[in-house]
Amino acid sequence: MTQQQFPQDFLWGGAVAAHQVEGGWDQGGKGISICDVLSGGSHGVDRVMTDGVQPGYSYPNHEAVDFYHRYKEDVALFAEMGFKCFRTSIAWTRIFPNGDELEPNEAGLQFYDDLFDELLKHGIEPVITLSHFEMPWHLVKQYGGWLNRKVVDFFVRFSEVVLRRYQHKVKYWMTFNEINNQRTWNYPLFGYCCSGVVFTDHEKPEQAMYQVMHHQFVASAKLVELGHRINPDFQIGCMIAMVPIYPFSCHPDDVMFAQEAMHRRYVFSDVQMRGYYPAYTLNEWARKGYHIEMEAEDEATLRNGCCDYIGFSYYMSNAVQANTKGEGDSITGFEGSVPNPHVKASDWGWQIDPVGLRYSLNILYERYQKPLFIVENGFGAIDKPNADGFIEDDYRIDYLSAHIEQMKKAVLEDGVDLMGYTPWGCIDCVSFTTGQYNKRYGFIHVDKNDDGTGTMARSKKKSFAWYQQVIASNGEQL
Ligand code: BGP
Repeated sequence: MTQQQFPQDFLWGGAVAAHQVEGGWDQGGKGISICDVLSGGSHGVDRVMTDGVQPGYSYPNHEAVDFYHRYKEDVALFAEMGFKCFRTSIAWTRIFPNGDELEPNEAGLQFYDDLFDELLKHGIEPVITLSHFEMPWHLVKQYGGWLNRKVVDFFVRFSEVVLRRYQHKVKYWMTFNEINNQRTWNYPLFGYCCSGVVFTDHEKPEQAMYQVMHHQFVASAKLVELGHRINPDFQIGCMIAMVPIYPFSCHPDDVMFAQEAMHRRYVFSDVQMRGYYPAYTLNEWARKGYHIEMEAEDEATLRNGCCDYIGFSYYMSNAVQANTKGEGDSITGFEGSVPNPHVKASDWGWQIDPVGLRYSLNILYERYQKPLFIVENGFGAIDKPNADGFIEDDYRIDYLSAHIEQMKKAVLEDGVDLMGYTPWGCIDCVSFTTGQYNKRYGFIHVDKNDDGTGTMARSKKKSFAWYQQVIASNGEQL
């Protein structure tokens, strides 16, 4: 069957994560999360993971953009844009402040009840990530993060509580945000945020990363199986950072090098979507002499807990060259990465490549034949208000419209089954990688700056009306 138009039930919306917007870090009985002990940084200046909340550091996630108190105003603005859905996460530390308690914190549960009610009142479907870089700090300090198998049970307990509590309010879930970021194990922020583990502190860092990965696969599979029992209508996705890695040239060595680099990242969605380890990973473990602890029932658990769809973020592509050191692993690159001369990069070095989104949609759909959901895409930039205080963010409109154009081709020409599109940081929020306020993505400006100034007032940027019209026309008018 051919499709001439975008599906009428396409989920247009926007995305954030609890720790990047909520603030209220010590309110309503909330415990300290790993992001509450992560300092602010900037482009080229790494965020510091401090041992507890320490004097002399600024912690932008403590206040974030105060969504905890202002969500009604923000949800009304989302509704005005015509959002069909809104993606956020549930902060684990609001529900289980330390992570290892037996009983949940009612005030935290009530906060999300109120938020979901507010969204549903406006006809906005919540799309909820269970783990978005915000595990309880206590589990890192006392248990060593996800390297410890006990954390699987703590996470499943947390997940069961929220899956049951919100079973009539939330249909769309995701397990671990950008679970494959930690593949870049030598960049500490990624392991720390994905799993509370700094892999380079371990004797065999890559083996430690694989151990964590296995624990998260088991947790994901357990809660998918449990979720489907709680409500068979639940749609529970995995979530990966999709950065297609191109061979720098058509030299067969470059092509093979790029394919191997993709394997290292595909393993995450391969196991979560197919329920078993691919041969290329099992062979790698054998070759490198890695031992990954598994329990007898894990194999069956993985097989019985495959995710329903693939949620993914898409910001950039990468090019790699064999036999070169390239730029090495970093926020924006992988081993062998070299600048792609055919695309431009943002001020933060993220290579802008709209066609790469269509390419990604196609390769993911061919690989899994399951629905896809673009749950992050966007352009982080410094916004400068004009003389009237209005932000004319044409660069953001250009970025997003070019990506939506390619997304439409993937659906209408290539036949990809796509559930929705939620651009990242629909309201300005704290950057994950740098902890900045000034790296902005929003359609809604928040008056809060890296130097601490600002009133937190919300205002509409030029892109607000633009996105409103994109949604109203179901993607016809870009
Ligand atoms: C993804 C994360 C988000 C988000 C986004 C933009 O990796 O899932 O949490 O922040 O990237 O990154 P940044 O905020 O560093 O620009």
